[in-house]
Amino acid sequence: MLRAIYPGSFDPVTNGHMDIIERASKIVDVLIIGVLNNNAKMPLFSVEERVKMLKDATKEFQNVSVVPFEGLLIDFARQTHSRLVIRGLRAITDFEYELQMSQTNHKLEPNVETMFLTTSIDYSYLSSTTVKEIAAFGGDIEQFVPEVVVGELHNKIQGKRR
Ligand code: COD
Repeated sequence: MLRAIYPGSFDPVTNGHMDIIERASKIVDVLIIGVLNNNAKMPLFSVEERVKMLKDATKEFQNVSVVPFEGLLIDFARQTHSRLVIRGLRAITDFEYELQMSQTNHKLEPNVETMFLTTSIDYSYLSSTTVKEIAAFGGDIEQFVPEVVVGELHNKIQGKRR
Protein backbone atom coordinates (compact mmCIF):
# COMPACT_ATOMS: atom_id res chain seq x y z
CA MET A 1 0.00 0.00 0.00
CA LEU A 2 1.44 3.35 -1.06
CA ARG A 3 0.94 6.09 1.52
CA ALA A 4 1.93 9.65 0.68
CA ILE A 5 1.88 13.03 2.37
CA TYR A 6 1.14 16.33 0.67
CA PRO A 7 2.54 18.96 3.05
CA GLY A 8 2.07 22.70 2.93
CA SER A 9 0.91 25.88 4.58
CA PHE A 10 -2.44 25.97 2.71
CA ASP A 11 -3.12 29.53 3.91
CA PRO A 12 -5.70 29.10 2.40
CA VAL A 13 -6.15 26.10 0.10
CA THR A 14 -6.52 27.15 -3.56
CA ASN A 15 -7.75 25.40 -6.71
CA GLY A 16 -4.05 24.87 -7.57
CA HIS A 17 -3.64 22.78 -4.41
CA MET A 18 -6.95 21.02 -5.14
CA ASP A 19 -5.74 20.01 -8.59
CA ILE A 20 -2.60 18.42 -7.10
CA ILE A 21 -4.70 16.67 -4.41
CA GLU A 22 -7.10 15.22 -6.97
CA ARG A 23 -4.33 13.98 -9.27
CA ALA A 24 -2.18 12.58 -6.43
CA SER A 25 -5.16 10.79 -4.88
CA LYS A 26 -5.48 8.79 -8.12
CA ILE A 27 -1.84 7.67 -7.98
CA VAL A 28 -1.42 6.65 -4.33
CA ASP A 29 -3.55 4.46 -2.06
CA VAL A 30 -3.66 6.90 0.85
CA LEU A 31 -2.98 10.64 0.69
CA ILE A 32 -2.45 12.55 3.92
CA ILE A 33 -2.53 16.32 3.63
CA GLY A 34 -0.18 17.75 6.27
CA VAL A 35 -0.96 21.32 7.33
CA LEU A 36 2.02 23.08 8.85
CA ASN A 37 1.37 24.47 12.32
CA ASN A 38 3.99 27.19 12.61
CA ASN A 39 2.97 30.57 13.96
CA ALA A 40 6.40 31.99 13.10
CA LYS A 41 5.17 32.02 9.48
CA MET A 42 2.35 34.40 10.61
CA PRO A 43 -0.44 32.68 8.69
CA LEU A 44 -3.71 34.54 8.08
CA PHE A 45 -5.71 31.46 9.14
CA SER A 46 -5.07 29.39 12.26
CA VAL A 47 -4.06 25.79 11.69
CA GLU A 48 -7.52 24.68 12.88
CA GLU A 49 -9.19 26.93 10.29
CA ARG A 50 -6.89 25.69 7.50
CA VAL A 51 -7.52 22.05 8.41
CA LYS A 52 -11.30 22.64 8.54
CA MET A 53 -11.37 24.28 5.09
CA LEU A 54 -9.28 21.48 3.60
CA LYS A 55 -11.48 18.79 5.17
CA ASP A 56 -14.54 20.42 3.67
CA ALA A 57 -12.92 20.87 0.25
CA THR A 58 -11.69 17.25 0.09
CA LYS A 59 -14.69 15.46 1.61
CA GLU A 60 -15.52 13.72 -1.68
CA PHE A 61 -12.11 12.01 -1.86
CA GLN A 62 -12.33 8.65 -0.04
CA ASN A 63 -8.56 8.10 0.35
CA VAL A 64 -7.62 11.63 1.46
CA SER A 65 -7.26 12.82 5.05
CA VAL A 66 -6.14 16.13 6.55
CA VAL A 67 -4.00 16.50 9.66
CA PRO A 68 -1.91 19.28 11.20
CA PHE A 69 1.81 18.77 11.83
CA GLU A 70 4.62 20.54 13.65
CA GLY A 71 8.37 20.19 13.41
CA LEU A 72 10.25 18.40 10.67
CA LEU A 73 8.45 17.21 7.59
CA ILE A 74 10.44 14.01 7.56
CA ASP A 75 9.32 13.18 11.12
CA PHE A 76 5.73 13.67 9.95
CA ALA A 77 6.42 11.24 7.08
CA ARG A 78 7.80 8.69 9.56
CA GLN A 79 4.89 9.13 12.00
CA THR A 80 2.35 8.55 9.23
CA HIS A 81 4.35 5.64 7.71
CA SER A 82 4.53 7.47 4.38
CA ARG A 83 7.17 6.67 1.80
CA LEU A 84 6.35 9.54 -0.51
CA VAL A 85 6.15 13.32 -0.27
CA ILE A 86 4.04 14.97 -2.97
CA ARG A 87 4.87 18.53 -4.01
CA GLY A 88 3.56 20.76 -6.78
CA LEU A 89 5.83 22.64 -9.17
CA ARG A 90 4.58 25.81 -10.78
CA ALA A 91 7.52 27.62 -12.31
CA ILE A 92 11.29 27.62 -12.35
CA THR A 93 11.12 29.89 -9.31
CA ASP A 94 9.66 26.99 -7.28
CA PHE A 95 12.41 24.62 -8.42
CA GLU A 96 15.38 25.86 -6.41
CA TYR A 97 13.51 25.76 -3.10
CA GLU A 98 11.90 22.41 -3.88
CA LEU A 99 15.19 20.83 -4.98
CA GLN A 100 16.92 21.93 -1.77
CA MET A 101 14.02 20.71 0.34
CA SER A 102 13.77 17.30 -1.35
CA GLN A 103 17.53 16.73 -1.21
CA THR A 104 17.69 17.71 2.47
CA ASN A 105 14.76 15.47 3.31
CA HIS A 106 16.36 12.59 1.39
CA LYS A 107 19.58 13.02 3.39
CA LEU A 108 17.59 12.96 6.62
CA GLU A 109 15.56 9.89 5.57
CA PRO A 110 16.67 7.98 2.44
CA ASN A 111 13.55 5.79 2.57
CA VAL A 112 11.30 8.73 1.77
CA GLU A 113 11.16 10.04 -1.80
CA THR A 114 9.72 13.32 -3.09
CA MET A 115 7.52 13.24 -6.16
CA PHE A 116 6.65 16.41 -8.08
CA LEU A 117 3.49 16.99 -10.03
CA THR A 118 3.71 19.90 -12.43
CA THR A 119 0.93 22.42 -12.17
CA SER A 120 -1.94 22.36 -14.64
CA ILE A 121 -1.82 25.23 -17.13
CA ASP A 122 -5.07 26.55 -15.63
CA TYR A 123 -3.45 27.08 -12.23
CA SER A 124 0.20 27.84 -12.94
CA TYR A 125 -0.16 31.49 -11.85
CA LEU A 126 -2.13 30.75 -8.69
CA SER A 127 -0.86 31.06 -5.11
CA SER A 128 -2.42 31.54 -1.67
CA THR A 129 -0.65 34.92 -1.46
CA THR A 130 -2.25 36.30 -4.63
CA VAL A 131 -5.67 35.05 -3.58
CA LYS A 132 -5.36 36.86 -0.22
CA GLU A 133 -4.27 40.03 -2.00
CA ILE A 134 -7.20 39.94 -4.44
CA ALA A 135 -9.63 39.37 -1.54
CA ALA A 136 -8.08 42.18 0.50
CA PHE A 137 -8.80 44.62 -2.33
CA GLY A 138 -12.35 43.37 -2.77
CA GLY A 139 -11.72 41.34 -5.94
CA ASP A 140 -13.63 38.23 -6.97
CA ILE A 141 -11.88 35.07 -5.73
CA GLU A 142 -14.56 32.52 -6.58
CA GLN A 143 -12.70 31.14 -9.60
CA PHE A 144 -9.50 30.60 -7.59
CA VAL A 145 -10.52 28.76 -4.42
CA PRO A 146 -12.95 26.05 -3.22
CA GLU A 147 -16.39 27.36 -2.24
CA VAL A 148 -15.75 27.03 1.50
CA VAL A 149 -12.75 29.37 1.29
CA VAL A 150 -14.69 32.23 -0.35
CA GLY A 151 -16.83 32.98 2.71
CA GLU A 152 -14.08 32.24 5.24
CA LEU A 153 -11.63 34.58 3.51
CA HIS A 154 -14.13 37.43 3.26
CA ASN A 155 -15.06 36.98 6.95
CA LYS A 156 -11.42 36.97 7.97
CA ILE A 157 -10.61 40.12 6.02
CA GLN A 158 -13.70 41.96 7.29
CA GLY A 159 -12.86 40.86 10.85
CA LYS A 160 -9.36 42.32 10.51
CA ARG A 161 -10.79 45.66 9.40
CA ARG A 162 -13.08 45.95 12.44
N1 COD B 1 -0.26 24.62 -8.76
C1 COD B 1 0.45 23.53 -8.35
N2 COD B 1 1.02 23.39 -7.14
C2 COD B 1 0.84 24.38 -6.28
C3 COD B 1 0.11 25.55 -6.59
C4 COD B 1 -0.44 25.66 -7.91
N3 COD B 1 -1.10 26.74 -8.31
N4 COD B 1 0.13 26.37 -5.51
C5 COD B 1 0.86 25.74 -4.58
N5 COD B 1 1.28 24.55 -5.03
C6 COD B 1 2.09 23.55 -4.34
C7 COD B 1 3.40 24.14 -3.82
O1 COD B 1 4.39 24.16 -4.82
C8 COD B 1 3.73 23.14 -2.73
O2 COD B 1 4.32 21.99 -3.27
C9 COD B 1 2.35 22.75 -2.18
O3 COD B 1 1.42 23.10 -3.20
C10 COD B 1 1.98 23.48 -0.89
O4 COD B 1 2.15 24.88 -1.09
P1 COD B 1 2.12 25.89 0.14
O5 COD B 1 2.61 27.21 -0.37
O6 COD B 1 0.78 25.86 0.79
O7 COD B 1 3.13 25.25 1.19
P2 COD B 1 4.64 25.58 1.50
O8 COD B 1 5.47 25.49 0.27
O9 COD B 1 4.69 26.83 2.30
O10 COD B 1 5.04 24.33 2.45
C11 COD B 1 6.29 24.30 3.03
C12 COD B 1 6.45 23.16 4.04
C13 COD B 1 5.37 23.23 5.10
C14 COD B 1 6.30 21.83 3.34
C15 COD B 1 7.87 23.34 4.64
O11 COD B 1 7.98 24.61 5.23
C16 COD B 1 8.22 22.29 5.67
O12 COD B 1 8.48 21.16 5.34
N6 COD B 1 8.24 22.67 6.95
C17 COD B 1 8.58 21.76 8.03
C18 COD B 1 10.01 22.00 8.55
C19 COD B 1 11.00 21.15 7.82
O13 COD B 1 10.92 19.94 7.74
N7 COD B 1 12.03 21.81 7.27
C20 COD B 1 13.09 21.17 6.55
C21 COD B 1 12.72 20.93 5.11
S1 COD B 1 14.14 21.05 4.14
